[in-house]
Amino acid sequence: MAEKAAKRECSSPKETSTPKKAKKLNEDGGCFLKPGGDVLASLKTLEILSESAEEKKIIVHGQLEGNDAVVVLEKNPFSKDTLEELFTSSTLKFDMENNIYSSYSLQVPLHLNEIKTTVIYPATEEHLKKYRSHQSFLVEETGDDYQSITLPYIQSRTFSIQWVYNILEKKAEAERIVYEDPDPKVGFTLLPDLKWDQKRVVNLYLIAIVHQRGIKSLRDLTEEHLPLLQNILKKGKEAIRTHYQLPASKLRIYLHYQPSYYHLHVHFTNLKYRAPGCGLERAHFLSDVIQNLQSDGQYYKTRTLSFQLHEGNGLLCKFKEAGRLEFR
Ligand code: M7G
Repeated sequence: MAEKAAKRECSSPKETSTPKKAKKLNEDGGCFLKPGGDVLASLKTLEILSESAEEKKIIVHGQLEGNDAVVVLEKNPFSKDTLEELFTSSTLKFDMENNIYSSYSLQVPLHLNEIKTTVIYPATEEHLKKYRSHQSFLVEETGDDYQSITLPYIQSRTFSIQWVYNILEKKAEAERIVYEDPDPKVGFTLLPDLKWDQKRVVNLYLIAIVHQRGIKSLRDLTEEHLPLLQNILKKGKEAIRTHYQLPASKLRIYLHYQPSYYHLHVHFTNLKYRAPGCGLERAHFLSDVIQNLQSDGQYYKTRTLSFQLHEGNGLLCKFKEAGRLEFR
């Protein structure tokens, strides 16, 4: 049953609702919603496109006069400048106390509690797609799952890694290379990641791409790759210290599993920067990988590895079809 449902889901992903024919904008191309007032009072909420308790933000798909709208609500950050007014003109509503600890709701003047609101109206299908967050699932991939599900999937994909070869062969980004060890066995090229504009070291993001071809991911690593991994760790740290005056203790050095590109590479990011994909559900410290392989040379062949995949991802579909994912 679950497998049939998975097939249905994977072959026909849920479509977004088709918006009604949107009314014309004002002649100047601007929005015809009146500024101010209670226009959102008539918003019919259809769907929460995404929400984040951490960012204190919610994005709503609604309808106004039969047309689709996207409304982004975001609590404003605190400002040092209004703290004094906040303390002097608010009321504490008691919640609980225990010993030296107590908690309250602070009832503040309206103008200090405004919500940043962005309205897209009329919103198109593209807007809805852009703002809709996809459900994610944690996959627990055993060594056998890798062989029977993941590996065939990776091999059937046509996700090109030509950009990697272009870097290694200096056909692209040659001027951006920060460090290179040309050794064919343990060598690698270290350069700024596409995601880093190189303007500020605070969000430093480099990648080390190995010269050896055919190492797809963490799963392919065995004890024979220890010299390669140790070389990347040591020389990568040294190069970053030399170029950016950032010591190893300020770096997060890790591999992704699953990666997007199946040619082994290592991510070097500034510890201060919460780089996308640096969380537990995807990142593996290079130093841990080295230690795991030192304890057991076949560690990554046999271990169950967990990772997060989003709705619509092809590999997720394969796990669903194989009945290896509880998703309902
Ligand atoms: P990944 O772990 O395979 O997947 O990392 P992710 O992209 O989902 O994180 C590949 C890394 O290579 C990412 O950090 C990308 O930003 C980076 N990257 C991708 N491309 C296509 C390029 C490129 O053309 N040049 C450089 N310098 N970095 C790239």
